[in-house]
Amino acid sequence: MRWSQAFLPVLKESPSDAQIVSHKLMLRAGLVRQTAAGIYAWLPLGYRVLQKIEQIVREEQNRSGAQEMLMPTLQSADLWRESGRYDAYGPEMLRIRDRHEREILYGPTNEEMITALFRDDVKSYRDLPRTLYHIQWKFRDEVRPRFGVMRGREFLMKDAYSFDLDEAGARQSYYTQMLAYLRTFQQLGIRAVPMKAASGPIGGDLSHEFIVLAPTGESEVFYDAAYEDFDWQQSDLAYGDEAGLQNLFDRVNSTYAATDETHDEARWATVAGDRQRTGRGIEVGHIFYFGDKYSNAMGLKVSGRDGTTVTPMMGSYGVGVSRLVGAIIEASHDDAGIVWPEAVAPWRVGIVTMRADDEPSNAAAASLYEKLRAAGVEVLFDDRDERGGVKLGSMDLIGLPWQVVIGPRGIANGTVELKRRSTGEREELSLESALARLTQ
Ligand code: 5CA
Repeated sequence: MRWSQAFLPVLKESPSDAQIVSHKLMLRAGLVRQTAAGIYAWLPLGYRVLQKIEQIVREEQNRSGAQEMLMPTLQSADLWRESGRYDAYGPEMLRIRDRHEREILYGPTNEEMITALFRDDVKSYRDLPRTLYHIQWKFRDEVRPRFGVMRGREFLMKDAYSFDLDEAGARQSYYTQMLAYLRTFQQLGIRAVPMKAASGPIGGDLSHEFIVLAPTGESEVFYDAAYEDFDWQQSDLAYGDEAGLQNLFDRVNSTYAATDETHDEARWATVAGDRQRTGRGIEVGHIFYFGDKYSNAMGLKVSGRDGTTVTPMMGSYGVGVSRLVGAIIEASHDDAGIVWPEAVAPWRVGIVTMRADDEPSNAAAASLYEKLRAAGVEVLFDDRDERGGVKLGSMDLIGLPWQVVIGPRGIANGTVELKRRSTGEREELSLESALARLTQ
């Protein structure tokens, strides 16, 4: 993309209405614009990041054996009356009437709808277990939407739902999602620690939150430093390996991590002092096992292996996809702006010309831009007619992992500067070497 042709509005000043750094940076760097309280438009830069996150979440869900589908945002009130949640959910639910005075709602979550869909088409134990998911917008009329996309009213969620014949199977489905989450967050370039949680309005008695550490987080967290060293990608952990998944769960269960809601001083005291980590955190995922809460209330039954009737055991698993954009920025930024982890960066490389009127610089930049594109590297070329310093500032602000800075003096000697955003390391090298490095 050439910046001169893009819709990338960056602001010089920090917006005064934003309280936390990620919200400020998302507005300054032009990722989002608020269109109503807690409701945001995603501008091209922000949308690219949102889609990257979505895709990483999707691919790991698929690897774990979950199947993607898409349910609508609008749901009928009658569906929610079946589970009893239409009245129980309270003012967070956006209730609407259509032209025929029928009551509908903008879905805050989808347990009822997926249970009804499953009930209509699944009749036999042979069709279980199944885990289905979708990535869809939700609406929760939060009393105090704040911190930008972190606590929005409209937000994008990946929500998965598992159906099993018995509790043992359902626990395996739960462990499978737990592994998928640990892997997903690691791939996104952030550390998210699983913590025992209360299950709230979703219900059930087994629940974990996945918390990204950031000083502005809403909850206080306590965890064992062992979480800093776990590598969840290792190949001896495999989907479908029952004993391995049980081990994973046991390891998570026996390695202390809790939010202030579930913190247990007696257990905390058993963690060696030099391994105790405390801080604040942002919830980016939440998984729940709630057994037959919805299947029972909504009459979902299948025929069992021996002619009996079985009520499937269920769990649900949410990732805050849009919240993750803010959470990643909270965890990865500096005074100059965002520092995107490679996996979610809107573009991998930014090219900056220091003097827009210097022909040799422009020619070198244009040629590098075309060659990187031809090699499949995502690249943003800042060819705007702006001062070099302004362009460098914008490039730092939007946080692309690599910058190539091209100026008249360097080009006269046949060199450009390659800068790594995360460390600030700079290197002078030939155009060819820069190209080779960035296409490795
Ligand atoms: N049905 C279950 C799991 S699918 C569910 O709704 N869980 S949840 O309420 O915990 O939401 C899942 C995730 O969505 C949360 O972990 C959080 O990351 C994200 N989320 C929840 N509320 C908001 C909000 N108001 N703004 C942005 N993200 C949110």
